[in-house]
Amino acid sequence: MRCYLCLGSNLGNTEENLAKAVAGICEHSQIKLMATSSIYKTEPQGDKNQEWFANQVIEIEYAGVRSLEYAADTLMSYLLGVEAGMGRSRDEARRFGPRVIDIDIILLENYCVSTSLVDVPHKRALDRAFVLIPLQEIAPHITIQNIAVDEALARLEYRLEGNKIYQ
Ligand code: PH2
Ligand code: MG
Ligand code: MG
Repeated sequence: MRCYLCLGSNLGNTEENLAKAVAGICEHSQIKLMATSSIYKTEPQGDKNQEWFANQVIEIEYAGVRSLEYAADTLMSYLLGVEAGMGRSRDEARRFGPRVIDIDIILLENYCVSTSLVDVPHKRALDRAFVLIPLQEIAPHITIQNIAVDEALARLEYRLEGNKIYQ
C-alpha cells in the first residue's frame, strides 16, 4: 500500500531528527522508502509561540497489509514507537507544541479510514502548506479528499521563499 507520511521536528538538531526518523521507519521489514521531499523550514501552525519546524514528506510502500484498518493501526503504532524511541514526550496541555519528532500519516492510497489510533486522510492536511508543498514536490498529481494538491494550495495563504514556508 502506497503511503505518504509527514515528518516534523522543532527541538534539537531538527534535520538530524528527520534523518533518524526516516532511518527508523525504514527498519521495518515491510516498509520500503520510495521517495523523500526536500526539507522545508516552516512557520509553526496552531501554536505560534515556538521555534520554526523542519518538515519533510516521504512516500513509502507498506507491504503485508490485510485490511485497511489493520494497515492504519499497525503503521501508526509502528510510527509512534519510532517517535517514542527518539524521546518524544507528549504534553497534553500543548497539543500543537514543540516536539523532537512527529510522524503523521497523511494518506493511505486514496482510502478514508478512522480507527482509535488515527484518521486518514490527515484531518488538517488540506490547511497546511508545510504538508502540501513537500507532498506536491514528490507526488504532484496526488489528491486529498478529491482535491488536487495544487488546488488545495491555491486556496491557502502562504509564501514560499527558497525552502522557507511562511503561513
Ligand atoms: N505540527 C504541528 C503543529 N504545528 N507547524 C509546522 N510548521 N510544522 C509542523 O509539523 C507542525 C506545526 C502538530 O503536529
Ligand atoms: Mg502532527
Ligand atoms: Mg502526530
